[in-house]
Amino acid sequence: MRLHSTPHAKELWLTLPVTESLLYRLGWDDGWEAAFADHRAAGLDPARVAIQHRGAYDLLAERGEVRASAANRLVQNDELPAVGDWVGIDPVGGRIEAVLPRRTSISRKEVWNAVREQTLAANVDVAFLVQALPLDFNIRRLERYLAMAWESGAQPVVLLTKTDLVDDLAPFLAETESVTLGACPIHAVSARTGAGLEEMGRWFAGNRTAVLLGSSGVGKSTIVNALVGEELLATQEVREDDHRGRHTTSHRELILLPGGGVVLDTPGIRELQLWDADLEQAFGDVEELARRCRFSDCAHDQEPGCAVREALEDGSLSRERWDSYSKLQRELEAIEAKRNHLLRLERVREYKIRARQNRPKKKR
Ligand SMILES: Nc1nc2c(ncn2[C@@H]2O[C@H](COP(=O)(O)OP(=O)(O)OP(=O)(O)O)[C@@H](O)[C@H]2O)c(=O)[nH]1
Ligand SMILES: [Mg+2]
Ligand SMILES: [Zn+2]
Repeated sequence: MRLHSTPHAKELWLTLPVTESLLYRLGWDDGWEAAFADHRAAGLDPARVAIQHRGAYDLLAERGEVRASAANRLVQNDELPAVGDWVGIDPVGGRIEAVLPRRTSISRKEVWNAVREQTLAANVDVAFLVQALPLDFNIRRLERYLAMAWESGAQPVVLLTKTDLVDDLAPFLAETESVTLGACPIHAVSARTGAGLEEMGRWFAGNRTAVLLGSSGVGKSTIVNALVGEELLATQEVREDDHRGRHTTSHRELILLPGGGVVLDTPGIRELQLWDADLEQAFGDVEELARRCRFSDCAHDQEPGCAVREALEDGSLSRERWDSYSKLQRELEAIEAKRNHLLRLERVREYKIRARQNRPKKKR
């Protein structure tokens, strides 16, 4: 039976229109189709990167899951795809030949490298910034995540988990609102009681893609399992004493939800190092204050008419929020400076190479 039906099913797949529904459920739309037109003409098939392995990728395509490696040209040009990317695969060679330009990109600085960007997730519509109540809740960390998420182009949503572990949610919500500034929804859930889980579904309407970002043990994989409706991913108890997780999830993985839409589970982030951030959006209140200082280049130190200092003195701006803002700003400046420094070094190197090539050859 199977021997007979399998090749037949395959033939059937190949004759179906190229825009079959699986692709759409993964987030494909007319805009992607238009961006893919040239690749389509060149005979490539679209697919989405689900998992990145060393040297290979698991892709979700019209015909299901495929394993493929990237063409050498992509490796050489440093154009390797990330999880969430839409790529073009050569159905004959089986290699990834093209990566479509990203609509959004969630990036951080690579932990080990001073000047490399690491794309955590590509083409994400919604970024859930996950914190577990009560012990993982940290407003300063949330500010950092918000600054990163606003820069990415995805819509940030604060996701407070393990609400079953607190008696009163209100103070947590109030504190969260003090940094989301009404610009970003807050969602509270408990995977244990199921509270709030159903409402999460609306973020995936229209086959949207969402990523879960947060520390280890906050319950990211547990939530994905609840959304999928089965124990797809491994989860693990947090430590008794401090509720920290054990880094159970080891790789980023894109998962298709039964009702359409895609969720991306990620390993717990130890330390989020900014690559770029939108402080204007994440710290709109602070930037607004700074614009009211008498001098446009005010260092907010001893200058007369400093609106920031006044706000700190009368308590309308908290010292912690100001410190957090200043720290993130310094961090961004430092990485920018490093990037520029390396760019200069690179130019000097190119100049030397060219100068050497132009030097008249010595006769021997
Ligand atoms: N009380 C309570 N426990 C939860 C809830 N959600 C998850 N947990 C528990 O928290 C522990 C960690 O959950 P995981 O889903 O593995 O956490 P994770 O964020 O995926 O962790 P990493 O993969 O290490 O990043 C598990 O023991 C879960 O059962 C919740 O809403 N309430
Ligand atoms: Mg996990
Ligand atoms: Zn000032």
